[in-house]
Amino acid sequence: MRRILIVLALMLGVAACQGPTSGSDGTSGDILTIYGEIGTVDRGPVDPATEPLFGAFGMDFDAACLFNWASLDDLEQHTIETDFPLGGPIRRFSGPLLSDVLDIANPRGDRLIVTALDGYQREIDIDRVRQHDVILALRMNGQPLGIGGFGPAMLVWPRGSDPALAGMSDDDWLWGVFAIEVVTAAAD
Ligand SMILES: Nc1nc2c(c(=O)[nH]1)N[C@H]1C(S)=C(S)[C@@H](COP(=O)(O)O)O[C@H]1N2
Ligand SMILES: [Mo]
Repeated sequence: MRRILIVLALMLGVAACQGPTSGSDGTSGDILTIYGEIGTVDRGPVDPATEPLFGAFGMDFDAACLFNWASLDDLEQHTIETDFPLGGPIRRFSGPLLSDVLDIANPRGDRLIVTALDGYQREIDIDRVRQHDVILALRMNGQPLGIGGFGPAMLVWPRGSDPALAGMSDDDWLWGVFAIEVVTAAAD
């Protein structure tokens, strides 16, 4: 049933994960895939023949919500000036709120599994994302984040200005973010 709904949504074109201005003009590549328990999708299943990185990390989905760089840059941008790594130099990161990005995908679960290009993975509760203004940074000191550096996108937390985050470790500061799965946390 779920599969049929996904196919219908894709056929009718009702699902749109990227804004009308930057969706499919062919000038900005997709950099982020949100999949799992989400209500809005705009692409179909993983193609093992042409999508090797998903395969390498064992990611499999029937449908997902895609974001290209421009569509993320079109969202309201927020700036966080903070040390990274912890205790290191202050850098100025900017990008959309992760919660604004998630809202487009319509999450149904309560936890994220965030995966980076190097295979580093963290589970993060959606409540925590909404309680703190964590951004999906696209720029550092005004320059777009590149692959090989912290790009294509990086989770940056306002640990300098949000007392509840003061001194938090770097564990949940993933650089190289390219995929986010929405899941329901298993009951303890
Ligand atoms: N993609 C990715 N992001 C990551 C990590 C990582 O290994 N991979 N390590 C985290 C941790 S524990 C720290 S201390 C900082 C710096 O880690 P690094 O020196 O391995 O880059 O990045 C955080 N973000
Ligand atoms: Mo670390």
